[in-house]
Amino acid sequence: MTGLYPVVTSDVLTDDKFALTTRGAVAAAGVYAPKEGASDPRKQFPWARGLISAAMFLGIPEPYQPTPGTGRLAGFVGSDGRNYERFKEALVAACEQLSRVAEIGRYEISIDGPGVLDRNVALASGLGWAGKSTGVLTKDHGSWLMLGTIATENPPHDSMVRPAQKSRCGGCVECVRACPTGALGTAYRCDASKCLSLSTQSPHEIPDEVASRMGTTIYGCDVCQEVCPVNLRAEGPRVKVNEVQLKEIIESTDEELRQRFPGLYFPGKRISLLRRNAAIGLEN
Ligand code: B12
Ligand code: SF4
Ligand code: SF4
Repeated sequence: MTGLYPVVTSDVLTDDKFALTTRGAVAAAGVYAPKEGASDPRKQFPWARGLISAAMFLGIPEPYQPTPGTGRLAGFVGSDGRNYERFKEALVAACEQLSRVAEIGRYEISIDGPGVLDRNVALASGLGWAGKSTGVLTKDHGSWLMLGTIATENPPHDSMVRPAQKSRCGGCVECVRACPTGALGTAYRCDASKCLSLSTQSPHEIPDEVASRMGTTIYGCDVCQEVCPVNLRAEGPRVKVNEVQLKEIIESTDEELRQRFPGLYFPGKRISLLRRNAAIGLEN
């Protein structure tokens, strides 16, 4: 974990129309979307006065060199699909420790949850800054971070609250240029309806012009992160790319895929969508 960054609940962005647009696009694709009020954590946690942003460094994926017949899953999945579980375990342990040394009162952990936008909490807490990729970046680890939020009954002590960081993207537009679908604008916004990460998770048919841009990545998309100079300079352990034999995926049963990638999210647990994506990867 990269540390715990407390923030007062009311300091988190609350009037966020773009988050609603994003929610609409994600829901329209049939994918798990945050709740309508997710921009305002006070709606989800009316009893909370404090929030703590936490991040788990996922490691820096080794450079990917695709070979014929192979594909990959995006880095955040982890080689065994257990990254979310690992982070949850670390946060449970951190909360137990914290409640012994600080009077945080009642608390609740949310990772990728429907009621709070983890990036907004991370940005308000000063953990990192917003990139034009819309990722939350830190100087040391770039955006190779999984974010989580802990709601606490008591507000943090003033001395623990850090100011939000200014974006350090400057004139860089690498991610905007590299995005295969033009989903990123220069205004730190991602048009979720165009994002390949959403297409790979969606149960709806993937149009040919979108499929042709997926390359051989069969779950998620890491392009905007891979080209980012902050990520290229990041330090820390390297992790193996989640490489797969596409034919092997296509020939696997649902049960085999579930065992191989436990915790991999698809709406309605439709792991068969991974076979669909692998067929697209083979075509590309
Ligand atoms: C829905 C969702 C998606 C959707 C839509 C993403 C989008 N950008 O619109 C889809 C399926 C496309 C997606 C894709 C990905 N996602 Co996603 N996703 C989520 C989820 C569930 C909700 C995000 C959301 O709706 N945000 C609303 C939008 C509008 O917020 P935003 O883009 O961050 O922009 C706002 C802020 O930046 C804010 N802001 C800007 N500057 C500042 C400054 C301050 C001080 C403050 C307070 C706020 C602020 O204003 C912006 C406008 O509203 C979160 C988990 C969660 N519960 O929060 C994960 C999450 C954002 N995803 C994550 C990841 C890793 C990804 C992928 C990289 C996965 C992959 N490899 O395929 C891609 C990246 C795509 C991209 N460029 O964003 C991580 C982000 C980690 C990080 N370091 O930033 C999260 C936090 C999951 C997690 N728990 O770690 N995702
Ligand atoms: S994840 Fe891929 S498709 Fe989505 S914004 Fe980043 S580069 Fe574009
Ligand atoms: S690629 Fe450049 S513009 Fe995009 S997030 Fe990284 S530093 Fe910012």
